[in-house]
Amino acid sequence: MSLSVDTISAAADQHPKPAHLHFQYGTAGFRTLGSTLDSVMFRVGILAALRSKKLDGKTIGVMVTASHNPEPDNGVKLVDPRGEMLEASWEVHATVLANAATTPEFLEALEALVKTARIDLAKPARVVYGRDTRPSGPALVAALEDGLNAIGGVESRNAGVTTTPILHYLVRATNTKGSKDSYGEDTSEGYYDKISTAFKKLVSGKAALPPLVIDCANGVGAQATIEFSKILGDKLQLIPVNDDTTTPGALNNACGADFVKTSQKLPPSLSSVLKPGQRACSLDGDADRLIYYYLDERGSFHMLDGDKIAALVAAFIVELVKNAGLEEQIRVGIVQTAYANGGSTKYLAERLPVKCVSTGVKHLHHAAEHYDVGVYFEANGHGTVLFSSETTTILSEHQPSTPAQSTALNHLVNLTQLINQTVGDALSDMLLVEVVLAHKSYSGQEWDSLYVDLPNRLVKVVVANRHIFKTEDAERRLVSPPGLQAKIDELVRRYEAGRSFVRPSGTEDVVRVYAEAMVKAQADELAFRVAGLVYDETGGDPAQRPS
Ligand code: G16
Repeated sequence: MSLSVDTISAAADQHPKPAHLHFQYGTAGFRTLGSTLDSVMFRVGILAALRSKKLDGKTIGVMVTASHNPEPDNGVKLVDPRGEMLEASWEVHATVLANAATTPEFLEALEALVKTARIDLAKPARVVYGRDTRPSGPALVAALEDGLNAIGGVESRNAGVTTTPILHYLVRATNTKGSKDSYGEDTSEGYYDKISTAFKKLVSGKAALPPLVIDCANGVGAQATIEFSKILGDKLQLIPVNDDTTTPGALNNACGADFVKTSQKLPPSLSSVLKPGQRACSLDGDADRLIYYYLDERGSFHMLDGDKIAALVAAFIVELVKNAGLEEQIRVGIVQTAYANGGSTKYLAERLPVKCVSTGVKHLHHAAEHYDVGVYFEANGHGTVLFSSETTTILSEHQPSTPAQSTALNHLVNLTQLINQTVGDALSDMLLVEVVLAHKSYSGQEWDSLYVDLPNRLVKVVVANRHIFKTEDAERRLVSPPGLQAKIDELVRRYEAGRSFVRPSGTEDVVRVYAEAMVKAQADELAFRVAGLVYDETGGDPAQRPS
């Protein structure tokens, strides 16, 4: 069987690649201005079908989202059969296909891919796709569908407007349906039901926590929050704010997890809602990130980011494993990135194995798979917990010898159902945090006091070409441009508890600079001085220099 070249060619002509644009499958797929992505979407439709054929007709996911990015951006990423990110070698194929300049070149690239990846075109292809609430979404989904139709014979399913983690769940649930590894019913109802049932079991008998304010970033997380709110009822009262998904420009604007993490401030829209002592959380635009915070009695803002979530959750799981009598058999480990606060790394490394990997969920996810229970969170609030299949078997076969062991074991089993193990999931993570707070009777303040964050600052630098920045050692050091790392080292030495690193973003056209130090003013100063070095290196306009 061969590709239906004429059909693909005619359809591809309707989705020409914009000249002079280069697309890159980055940290979270293709991500750039939505208005430039039509050809990419069409080509991704064809690529998704080929990926499915390569994997013997397993269902592949396609998510159309730009997550935390501004509303005019959009993006697309592929989801592999177990709900994980696309295999790295196929990221390269995606980039090659997206950049073929003309229809004949695109066809040539397609044929080369079929040959080199040894794809049997006679195999079936199954694809499930969804999108977030961005206005550019419907047209981009239509282009994706054109790609699916052009290759022909694809069994496709439109999951509609959905959160990224639900799409990942659907992929895994579809592929495991009817098997011993069944992940749940392959519908969004199945997702809500699985998670909320586990939540109710886990908080049974515990005093209900005070209501939780949820900043939905004016994105699709509002939809999921409302669903959970209906199902959970008085088990957990949820108060959604920033749930406006129709006003143009509202998405992620002065709200959402990225705003809170980057500015280390309360979204202005919450200032009249949140009372001293009350806890709240922010989702991002596609509900795969979560940041908590609270106001103390004096009304001061305190952030509980991905690092704090990791510490809270890991300590809880370690305690349950011990109480279940399984500490010799189940090893809990942590995965972080260079953005993890030095305070968190110190606290965790004194208790558990900790590994540092490059930014991007795929890196954290793979590293976490090496532990029996792998807890991974990026400081930006993106993360989850993975239970290995051996651990799941141990949990199902272990015979507890006391009622206390039995209770702890049940809690662990329910956690495996509560947690969306395919990818970071803000809503599932939020319910996980709420379970731990309910079990420990912690307020935000008590949770916060597990360890003290070092003051830190994140700065974005707009440069002419971010691709000249290359890193090593899990992005903690620059190898290019040559000589720049030595200048950063020299600066860092001057600050007590100073640490700083520079890396090109994979989702925005910027270079990111992170710095921390013993005192806030010093962390800010260090970040801006390093940002200045970065700017000078690329020969930018002195008027635009970060200061
Ligand atoms: C995506 C990735 C995250 C990453 C973030 C920022 O998040 O899934 O792993 O931390 O981008 O990446 P970068 O610093 O390379 O721009 P999201 O929530 O935008 O999908």
